[in-house]
Amino acid sequence: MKTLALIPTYNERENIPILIRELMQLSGVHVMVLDDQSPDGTGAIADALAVEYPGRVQALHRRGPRGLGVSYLDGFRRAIATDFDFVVQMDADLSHDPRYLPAMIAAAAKGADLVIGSRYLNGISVVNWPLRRIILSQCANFYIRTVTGLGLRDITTGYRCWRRASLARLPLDRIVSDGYAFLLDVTFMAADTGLRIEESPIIFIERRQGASKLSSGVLLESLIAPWKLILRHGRIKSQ
Ligand SMILES: Nc1nc2c(ncn2[C@@H]2O[C@H](COP(=O)(O)OP(=O)(O)OP(=O)(O)O)[C@@H](O)[C@H]2O)c(=O)[nH]1
Ligand SMILES: [Mg+2]
Repeated sequence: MKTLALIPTYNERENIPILIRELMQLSGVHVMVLDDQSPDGTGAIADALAVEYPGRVQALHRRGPRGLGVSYLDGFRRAIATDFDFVVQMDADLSHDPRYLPAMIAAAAKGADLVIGSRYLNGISVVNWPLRRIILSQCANFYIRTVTGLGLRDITTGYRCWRRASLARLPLDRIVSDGYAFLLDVTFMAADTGLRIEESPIIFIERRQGASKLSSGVLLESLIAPWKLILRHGRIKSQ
C-alpha cells in the first residue's frame, strides 16, 4: 500500500525539512511538496530533500496565482493520475503530526473514502491556540454543520486521507474556492458524491515557526461558502 502526501507550502523553510524527515520514517509514504514560489527559499529546500530521498520526495514549483486551494487542485490532479492507493493532505507547519497518519491510512484501507484528522472528536484537541481562535473555529464548524447538513465535528481541518480512486470521482473542475472554503467545498462534494467520510482523532499543535497566511478575505469567503453550496446542491441528507 502506497501513500502520497501532498504538502502545500508558502514560506515554510524551518518546518519542511523536519516534517519530511518524520514522514520518511513511515514505510510506503511518499511526499509531493506544492510550493508557490516561496520568497524564503522553501522550494530550493524541497529540491534538496528530493535529492536526499530519491523516488520518495518530489517538489512541484507552481507558477501563476498562488493559493492553498489551487495548489491542492494541482496536486490532486497529479495524484489521481498515479497508482498510489491513498492521497494525504497536510499542512507543512508541523500542526499535523505524522504519527496520526498510520491510523488515518488504516481507516481508509478498511473502507472509508475520506478520513478527516479531527480536532474535535474527543472534546477539543488543540494545543497553543488562544481561546478566541478555539471559539472562532468551533463556531465556524457549528455554522457550517447547521447550514450544510454535514454531520462532521471538524470540517475545516486540513489533515485528510483519501482513497485515491474515491478522490478521482469528485468533479474537481467545479471548485473555485480557496483557503477554508476550499476544504469545505471538497468535503461537501465528497458527501454529495456519496463517499463514506470518517473522522479520526488528532491533537493539533499550533505552528511555532513561520507566519500565518490566514487572511480576513479567506475567512469571509468561508462564511459565504456554505450558502453557495446549499443554493447549488441542497443540504446533505444522508450524513
Ligand atoms: N502552496 C501554497 N501553500 C500555502 C499557501 N498559503 C498557505 N499555504 C500552506 O498551507 C498550509 C496551511 O497554512 P497556514 O498558514 O498554516 O494556515 P493556518 O493553519 O490556518 O494558520 P496558522 O495559524 O498560521 O497555522 C501551510 O503548509 C502553508 O504553508 C499558498 O498560497 N500556497
Ligand atoms: Mg497552520
